Amino acid sequence: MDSNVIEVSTQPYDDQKPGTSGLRKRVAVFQQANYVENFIQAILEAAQRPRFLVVGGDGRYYSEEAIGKIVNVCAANQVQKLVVPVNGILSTPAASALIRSLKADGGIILTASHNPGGPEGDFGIKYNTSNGGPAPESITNKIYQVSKQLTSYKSLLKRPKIELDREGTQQVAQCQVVVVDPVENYLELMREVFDFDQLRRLFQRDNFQMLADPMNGVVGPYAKRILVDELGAPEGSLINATPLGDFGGKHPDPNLTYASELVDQVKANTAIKFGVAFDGDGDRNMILGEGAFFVTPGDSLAVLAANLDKIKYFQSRPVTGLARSFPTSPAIDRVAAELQVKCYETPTGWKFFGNLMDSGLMCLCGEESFGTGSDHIREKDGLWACLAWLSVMASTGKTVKQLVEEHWHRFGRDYFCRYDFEECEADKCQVMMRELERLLAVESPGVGVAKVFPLVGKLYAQGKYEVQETGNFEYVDPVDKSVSSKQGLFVRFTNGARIIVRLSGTGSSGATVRLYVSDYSQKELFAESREYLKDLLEIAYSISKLPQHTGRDQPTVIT
Ligand code: G16
Repeated sequence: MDSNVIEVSTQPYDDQKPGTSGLRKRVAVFQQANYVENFIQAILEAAQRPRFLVVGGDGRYYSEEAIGKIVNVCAANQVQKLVVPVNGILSTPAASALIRSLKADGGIILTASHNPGGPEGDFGIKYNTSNGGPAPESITNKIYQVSKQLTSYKSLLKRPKIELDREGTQQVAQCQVVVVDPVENYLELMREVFDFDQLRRLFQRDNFQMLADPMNGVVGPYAKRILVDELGAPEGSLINATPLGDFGGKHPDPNLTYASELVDQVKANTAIKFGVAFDGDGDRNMILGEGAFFVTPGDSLAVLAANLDKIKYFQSRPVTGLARSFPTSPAIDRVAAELQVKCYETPTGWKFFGNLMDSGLMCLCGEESFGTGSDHIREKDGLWACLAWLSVMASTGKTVKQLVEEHWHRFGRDYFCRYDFEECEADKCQVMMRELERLLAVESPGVGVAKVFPLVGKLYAQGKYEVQETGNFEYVDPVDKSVSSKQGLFVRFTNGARIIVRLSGTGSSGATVRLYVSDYSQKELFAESREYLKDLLEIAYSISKLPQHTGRDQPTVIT
């Protein structure tokens, strides 16, 4: 072994199981002795010793310290090249783009996404593979297995000091650490995907103003370079555009609750025709029209799918297929039917889209959790969604509200609502899920006993809803045939309405229950969403016994 490299004895931690998108915990957990080093050692072993990695993240508190530790462990493990953005700040979509364009073996992304930051907040680490996308379950499971058995990790004898504040190359033992501009590569990609001249003309129109809110997350510098410097949006088009380690105390989650500053400003100023918020690491987006007209993520995805011909990137390639995660409203399915392409239904987690894109089966996808993206990269992409909407508006001359309402007239409307019950007691939620699983998804109660689904055929809300099917969603990846089971308990009704209950895989403490309901109407297009879904929400409460189990009868966040 290299005389610069030592083995440091360590105790394994038993809680390093990556969730929906990486390992997310309170900062204090990551600050424990050897916690970061152990996890990085586990990643490198599980990922079969990559040689060239991109490392960066949303700039949240503890990032620089973690990058120092990562450089040390990577250099000691014979990683030969690390590309790190200035100050370690790199949006998740830009990381995906960089991994792909540099042909790196993968990337280590430091983010807890939309979770709050700061010393009392969350931190996170995730591994992306050479396609630029989050590691599939086969790798994340392996990372967890390795982490539980670690007795040592590799370290340089003398821990390195890295200068991250300017571009340049530094040598750390056998490893070259290259500090790069975080925006340039992503900007180049956006130039290829969108017609920047068309977008510039949009910003020159007298009657067009937009407001973007990066919520003090990583998108600020990207929005400034692309929207302001390149496309000519006035500086005042951005709020909260400086990345801060604690997001200025904000919860950087772009929804109606946490992005209320944007909502209030767009509502108050009718000159603003388009509003958009991004999350901490820049992969999520929330779209608002004039008067803060809210576009649900499912509708946003469907409207974009129906207008792909307005986006330069898609003008030279066929629409191969579409996809959405299971809980996402089926609005996009109706567009797929019209385009005569398949719409794949995957479990929650962007990692499930990777195989479909890599094998050319699908090119546009999204999730109810404010994620939208295309196969230009392998992560969801907040700024891409913003530019995609601007392109559709520029090309059609229509407002957000017109585009959405015309879409409803054409395809019918998918009403959708998600209730989040955050930081519930984990034990109680496990009991609730077990009982619900017994009710909805036990296929074989005993040897020789017929399958029983007790709710099938039951009528609710004076016969308005009849249960057609219940179960726990299982996905067989069409490419590698891997099976992901227990991805969400569901009740499907004969009219297509659905109730889904699952536990979030991105929380850092306690358990977050997500309850999703959706229903469809071809005739009633302008009802208030929660009013339209009132009966379904009541049915969901009564079937799941959620209030009794969790002690909560009001959600923390409603989408
Ligand atoms: C991650 C995943 C998404 C997922 C979301 C919510 O997003 O990449 O695919 O939809 O979490 O997951 P859950 O419902 O399990 O909390 P992000 O933006 O947090 O990285």
